[in-house]
Amino acid sequence: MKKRMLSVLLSTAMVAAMLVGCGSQAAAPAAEAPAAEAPAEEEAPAEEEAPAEEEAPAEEEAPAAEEAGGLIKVGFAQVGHESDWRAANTQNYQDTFSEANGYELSFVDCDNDNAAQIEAVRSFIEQGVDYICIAPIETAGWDTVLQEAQDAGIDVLIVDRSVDASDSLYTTALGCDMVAEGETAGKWLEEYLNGAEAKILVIEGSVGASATLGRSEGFNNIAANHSEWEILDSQSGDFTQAGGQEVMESYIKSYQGFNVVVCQNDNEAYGAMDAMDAAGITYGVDGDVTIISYDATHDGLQYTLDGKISCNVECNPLQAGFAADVIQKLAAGESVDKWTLVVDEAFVAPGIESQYANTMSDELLAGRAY
Ligand code: GZL
Ligand code: ZN
Repeated sequence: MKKRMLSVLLSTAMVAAMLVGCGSQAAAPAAEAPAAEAPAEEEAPAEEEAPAEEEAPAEEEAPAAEEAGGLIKVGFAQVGHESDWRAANTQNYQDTFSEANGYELSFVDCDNDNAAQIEAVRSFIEQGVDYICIAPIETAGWDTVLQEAQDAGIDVLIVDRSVDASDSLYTTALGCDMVAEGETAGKWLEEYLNGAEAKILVIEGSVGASATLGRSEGFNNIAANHSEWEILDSQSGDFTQAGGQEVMESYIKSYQGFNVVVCQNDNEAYGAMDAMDAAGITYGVDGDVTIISYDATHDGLQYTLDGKISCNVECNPLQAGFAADVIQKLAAGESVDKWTLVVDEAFVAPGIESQYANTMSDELLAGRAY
């Protein structure tokens, strides 16, 4: 029985999380999610109209959009261009925050450089953009510049990954639940192994990224229940194919008898497969090594359909529509949820039945939006 894995609904006392679907069928609407106009019926009822004397003074009346010739100015400090997932995420933001949709997008590819990302946010503050989106390379180091943005009266959206900062320092956050993704990978493995021993090698994502920290935490939460599992090593492949290949080559030199390789994104998995091919190590549903991957990008799901990757845990990159929805609500003076959860699902190779994942098929692959 296949069940869409629902990550834990995170909500604070003040606001409930807005649960949004991002499965293969839902992926397309996410990409098409229109920059929502506040529908008429949502206008505040008459009695809540601000009394005349409270109207904003004249100089504040011109909404941000008119200053930029009717466009809403958005600054986006993107992680970099390290993976296929990131490329899909970037394209989705550029398609969504287009001039035709009413935006002027200032986009900075921060090339996995923390200092450059902080500077990009400072440049957005100096430009006086209306909104700042940050996909933080690392969770640490954000308090100061977030305070600067808040002092400048600019709403900040933390997107995709998370920051180690008080949520009072930013307006809202959105993305996947990385700990839940790690736990899904672990729960699928325990279901698949059914008590058999496992010698596991992990190729982690970028050091300090919430995607890395969360997936490792989640997987380790499950591994802790299995004395018959041994995690031999866990090193960063930096979410790249070259990194995945390099780490796998060193693992092959150092370890014998491993039978599970967990790659924290698809590009690392491609590199790991290259390294195992070169060493004559077989992998996949008919091989000696079981590969688990994350991202469920199109090529990653092709390898899953081909039985090379046994389990692929999705994190949907088509998130810009949710960011645009939030910005439209803010621009309309509405309150927004503090956190928007992008729900994940998982996929397994044909021939594998799982309570945690959908079994791949040609039709399922054809229906993917990225
Ligand atoms: C996950 C995202 C990660 C992807 C990688 O939300 O932050 O970064 O898993 C990407 O492919 O590099
Ligand atoms: Zn066990």
